[in-house]
Amino acid sequence: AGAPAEHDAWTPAERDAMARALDAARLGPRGANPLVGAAVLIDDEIVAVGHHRGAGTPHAEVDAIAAARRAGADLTRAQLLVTLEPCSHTGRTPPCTRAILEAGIPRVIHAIDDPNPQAATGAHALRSAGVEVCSGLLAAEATALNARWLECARSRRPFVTAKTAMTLDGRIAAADSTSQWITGPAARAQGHALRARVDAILVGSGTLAADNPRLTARLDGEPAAQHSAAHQEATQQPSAQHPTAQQPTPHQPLRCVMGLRPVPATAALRADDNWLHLPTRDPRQALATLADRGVGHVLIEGGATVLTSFLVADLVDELLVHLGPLLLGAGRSAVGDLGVSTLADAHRFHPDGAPALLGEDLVMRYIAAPAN
Ligand code: AOF
Ligand code: ZN
Repeated sequence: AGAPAEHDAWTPAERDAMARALDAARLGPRGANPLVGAAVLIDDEIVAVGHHRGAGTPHAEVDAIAAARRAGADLTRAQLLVTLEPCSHTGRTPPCTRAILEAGIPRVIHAIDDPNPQAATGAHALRSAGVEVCSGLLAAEATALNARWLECARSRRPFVTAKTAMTLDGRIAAADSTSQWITGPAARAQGHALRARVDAILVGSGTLAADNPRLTARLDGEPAAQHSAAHQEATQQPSAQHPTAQQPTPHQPLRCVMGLRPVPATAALRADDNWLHLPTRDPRQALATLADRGVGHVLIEGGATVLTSFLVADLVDELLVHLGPLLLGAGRSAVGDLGVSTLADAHRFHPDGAPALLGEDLVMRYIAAPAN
C-alpha cells in the first residue's frame, strides 16, 4: 500500500522519530492487535509520541495526535511517523486516517504495510485526500517487532498466548497431583487480569475432567470451583490482596475445551452459554474454528497435553512462564515430548521485555521466533 522509498531518502530526524515510535510500540501488550507506535515530528523535533495499548484501546496515531495537541503543537506542519500503515476501517475504534485528516497532518511515514485486508487501504485513502505518504523506514525492525502477529494476520488465525506456572525444575504438579499453589497470589492475580484481556481461553478435556475449572476472569477474592488440583494453572485463584466488593465484573473470555472427551453435564464451565467444545486434537483445526467465531487472541492454559500439541505445531506465539521458587524433582512436566532429540532442534523463544518479580515468583514473557 505504500510507495517504495529510497533507503537514503530519510533524514536523520525522521529515522530518530521512527526509532522512538518503535520504542513506544514495545510498551504495549502483545495480543490480537499488533504493537504499534507513532511519533509527531515538527521542524526535526519530536513533539509527541504515542502507542497502542491493546485491542479496544485507541490506536497509536490517535494516541500520538492527542499527545501533540496537549503539547500545543501545530499539526498542520507536522509529519506523523507510524510503525504500521494507518488503518482506514472502523473496528473497535474509528479509522486512524480520519484522525490524521481531521488534524490536517500533511505527511505520513509508515514503516510497513498492514496485511489486515480490512485495515490495509489507509495509505491509499490518505493519498487520495492529498496527504503525502511514504513507507519503508526501519521496515526490518518493524517487521521483527510484530513477526508473529503479521503471520497470524496473513494466515487468518488467532494470536496464541500460552501461560504456564511451574516450579524451578519445570513441574506443574507433584507426583500425587497436588499443585496448589506453585505460584503466589500476585502472579495468580496477573493470570486473571490476562484472562480479561483475551477473546478466548482454552484448556484440554483432560484438564477439564481433572480440575473442573470455571475459566472465568476473576479480579476479586471469590473462591475457585472445587477441583482435584491436577493442573493448577487452569484454575488459579485471584489475589487475596485484591479487595472483594468494589471490583467491576471483568470482560469474560469465551471458555473453550479442546479434545475428544465429552464435556460432562456437571462441568462448572457450563455456567452460561459463553463456552465452546472443540472436539479435535488438532490445534490448527481448533484455531480455525476460533477464527470463524471472531476470536483474535486465545490464551492456552493447559494442561501439558494441549500446550505440547500447540508447541509441536509451532502455534504458540507468546509464552508466559510463571516460575515459583520451589523444586519437586518429580511430578508432571509443564511440556511433554516435542520430538526434539538434539539441541539444534530445540524450540527457541526470545525474551520479550525484562522478567518481573511478582511476590516471590519470576514472571517471564517470551515471543516465538518467526515461523519458517
Ligand atoms: C493502526 N494503528 O495502533 C493499530 C492498528 O479492532 P481495532 O479497531 O483495534 O483494529 C485492529 C486492527 O487495526 C488490527 O488488526 C490492525 O490491522 C490494525 N491495527 N492500526 O492504524 C494501531 N494497532
Ligand atoms: Zn488505526
